[in-house]
Amino acid sequence: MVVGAHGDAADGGGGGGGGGGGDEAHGVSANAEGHQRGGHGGHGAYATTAISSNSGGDSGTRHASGVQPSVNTSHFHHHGYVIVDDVFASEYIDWMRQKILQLQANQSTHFKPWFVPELVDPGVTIPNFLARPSFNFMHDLPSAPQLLAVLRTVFGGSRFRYCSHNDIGIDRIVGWHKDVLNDQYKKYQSLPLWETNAPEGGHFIVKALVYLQDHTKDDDALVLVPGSHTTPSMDTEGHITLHPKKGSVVVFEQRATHRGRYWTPQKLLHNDPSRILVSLGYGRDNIFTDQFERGTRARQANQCGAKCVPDQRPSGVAASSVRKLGTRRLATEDHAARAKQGRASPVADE
Ligand SMILES: O=C(O)CCC(=O)C(=O)O
Repeated sequence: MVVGAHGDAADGGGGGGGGGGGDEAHGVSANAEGHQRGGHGGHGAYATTAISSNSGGDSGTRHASGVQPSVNTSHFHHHGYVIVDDVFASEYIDWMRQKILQLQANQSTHFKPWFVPELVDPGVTIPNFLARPSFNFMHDLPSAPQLLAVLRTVFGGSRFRYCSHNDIGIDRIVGWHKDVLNDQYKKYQSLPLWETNAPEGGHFIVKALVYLQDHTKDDDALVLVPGSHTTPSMDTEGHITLHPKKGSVVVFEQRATHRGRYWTPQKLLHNDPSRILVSLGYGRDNIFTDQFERGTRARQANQCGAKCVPDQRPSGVAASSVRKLGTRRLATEDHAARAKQGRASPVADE
């Protein structure tokens, strides 16, 4: 799916639903034209930018909290994360949660943290739910108008897109890391991630985290080292615990050093309600995101096996998604140019 920064991006983007992994289901697109660039406060004062959250459409009204969320973009740039409250309606979160719990047994696989013995770890993962037909009730989530409005503000006018990274984690134990390609997928990431004067505006990929329960009164949500997105260091000094409320979205720069919750014996002894996290990745529409997306798709395809519908879309700009939103000319030309540079490759190559 292509997601961009255009003001109309959300219209109809949530459509689809069906077609697991099909581009139309995730189709939103846009360009930076027409996007309000002003008012983001730069890197100076911690300005809060009110966003216009809804350009209409059914999915918007179904998901939205009814409150206009505001995004502190200066905070995001300084610290590498921002919590945006009131993005989704509490009822919508509860509804998603119930449906996920019903599907969990059939769709999840054990999540293997590298430091907790499997026998005592309850965590499971559902990679690439967007390519699973049984999750079609969530296939419009990446293009929910109010989520795109948040991201549009975070990306500050530069063209961006959904970059295929999506999963659901249930009771996962996740240690310190940065979200970069690892193991056999590292090869996709040939560009240095922390270079100044990097091409095409450099690496700018974020993850939007939607916790399907409230964390205002526990320490169970994301733990992150503020400012760590600017350095390859894995130093965890100064880390903080975030407390998103139900309906909030945490947007973080995925190079930030972060972790999920730790394992403790209490987690086994107590029958706490499941902790569910839905994650979606978006990146500036450039070569860094291309590389990350290709590696991510390869990884997710391996993790999914037969559960996921194979993704036939080209990486980079997905022209068929663009078509839906009337930015065809721009995006198609862009796609052609990128293909010429060898940047937009079909996933089948992988
Ligand atoms: O489980 C969490 O809260 C964080 C998950 C995480 O580390 C990630 O999304 O990369």
